[in-house]
Amino acid sequence: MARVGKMRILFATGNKHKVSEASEILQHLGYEVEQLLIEGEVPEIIEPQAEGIEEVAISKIKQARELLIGSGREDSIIMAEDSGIFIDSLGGFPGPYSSYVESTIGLPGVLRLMRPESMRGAEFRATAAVCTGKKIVTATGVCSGTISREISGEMGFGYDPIFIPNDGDGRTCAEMSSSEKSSISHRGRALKAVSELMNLPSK
Ligand code: ITT
Repeated sequence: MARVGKMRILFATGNKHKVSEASEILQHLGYEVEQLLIEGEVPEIIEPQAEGIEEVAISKIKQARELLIGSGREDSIIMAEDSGIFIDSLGGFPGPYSSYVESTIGLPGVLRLMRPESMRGAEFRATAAVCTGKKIVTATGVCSGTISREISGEMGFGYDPIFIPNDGDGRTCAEMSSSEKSSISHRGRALKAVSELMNLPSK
């Protein structure tokens, strides 16, 4: 059935870079993305520690759903996402702790943790969770690559300046335009997959 106009998705995140990447990816699929604000503020959403990214994404979406109760926006489509970088030679670290590690030791600290001779394989993962009414659907996207030896590039955010995707041409994600990055990124893949699940008739 043809859809008239774009469907709005409220994205529960405090990360504006995620909002702009998700907007760009999902607008091509017929959705308009808006950051979820409560009384004009980014609501506090607690991330359970020591969980996988799928569990964290589901916890975030459940908290966002609770926040909308009584707001008159209970029928909105809401989305949350958890993501991180998993470095092979560090046993998958920082993984679910990526945000904490970025804000403490930062990218120079991560490069120092890696021995020069070690294998540099890594992957970005993102799990997107979408809630339409009572139903929650999730999808995970993976982007495999390597950790660069130096910080390089000004675009993107987070770990982009040290991540070289295998599906690219040797540049870090921070040296790519946002559309180049999204065409191969964990987020691009997770959001495309979750939008397909949203379009399936409900069971
Ligand atoms: P919300 O939880 O509010 O959505 P956040 O930035 O705290 O925002 P996460 O908890 O999912 O997000 O942490 C993701 C971490 O992984 C964070 O350090 C990001 O910088 C990093 N990350 C995720 N996707 C990334 C990407 O596309 N490029 C670079 N770094 C990324």
